Amino acid sequence: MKDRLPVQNAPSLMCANLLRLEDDLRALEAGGAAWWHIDIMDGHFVPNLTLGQDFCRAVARACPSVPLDIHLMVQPVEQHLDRFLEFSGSRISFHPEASRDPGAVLTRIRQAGCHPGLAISPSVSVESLEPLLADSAYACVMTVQPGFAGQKLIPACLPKIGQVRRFFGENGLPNDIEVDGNVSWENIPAMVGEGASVLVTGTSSLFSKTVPLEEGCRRLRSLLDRLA
Ligand code: S6P
Ligand code: MG
Repeated sequence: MKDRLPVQNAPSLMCANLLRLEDDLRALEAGGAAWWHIDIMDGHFVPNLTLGQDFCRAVARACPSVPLDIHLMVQPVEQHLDRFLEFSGSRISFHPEASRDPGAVLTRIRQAGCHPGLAISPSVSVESLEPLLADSAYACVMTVQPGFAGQKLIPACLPKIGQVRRFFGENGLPNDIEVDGNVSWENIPAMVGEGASVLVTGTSSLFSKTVPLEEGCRRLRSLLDRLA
C-alpha cells in the first residue's frame, strides 16, 4: 500500500445536529476533519431537498480552517452552479449526467479558484467519464444512490474506486478519490484498499446516535493508522 495518499475525513454535515451545528463543527475540527462535505439536493435530480448556499456561508464563516467539499446533486448543474463559486478554495463536485456541458462546468469551477470534481453515480460507468476525469481535480465515487443518508452499500460500486485509482495512476494524476455512501467501520477497509483517499463520513460511522463525535473521530484515526 505504498504511494497512497493519506486518507482524510470529510464529515457529511447533513448528518450533523443542525440545532447544535457549531458544537459539532468544533468537535469534528478538533478530531481532524479535512473537509466539510455539504450535500446540495434540489428535489429534482434527487427526490430530496437539503442544504444550500446560506448553509455553506454559515459553515465557512464559523469554521474557515476546514475547506468546503460541496457535492451538487442538482439538474441542470448550470442553473445553480454560480451560487457556489464564491467559495474559493473549495471543492465542488457535480454529476455530469445532470449537466448540458460537463467540460465547461469543470472549467468554470476551476476559473473561480475552486477544485472541480466528478461525482460518479452507481449507474454511471467509469469508462464513460474518462475524458472528463482527466480534466478533474478529484472524483467522488458514490456507493449508494444519491439523495439520502442512511442507505446500504451497493457492493458493485466498490471496484469503481479501484478503476478510478488506476485511471488517475496511469495518467500521472495524484488526485483524491472520495467515497460517499455507507462509509461504515466495516466498509472502510475495503474502500481504502481500493484506493479511496477521502471518506465521506455520515450516519454509518461518526454520526451515530450512541457514540460522541470526539470518540468517533478517535476511532476513525486509529482505524486509518492500522490500515496505513
Ligand atoms: C447521499 C449524500 C451523502 C450522504 C452520506 C451519508 O446522497 O451524497 O453525502 O450524506 O452518504 O452517510 P451515510 O453514512 O448515512 O451513508
Ligand atoms: Mg454527498
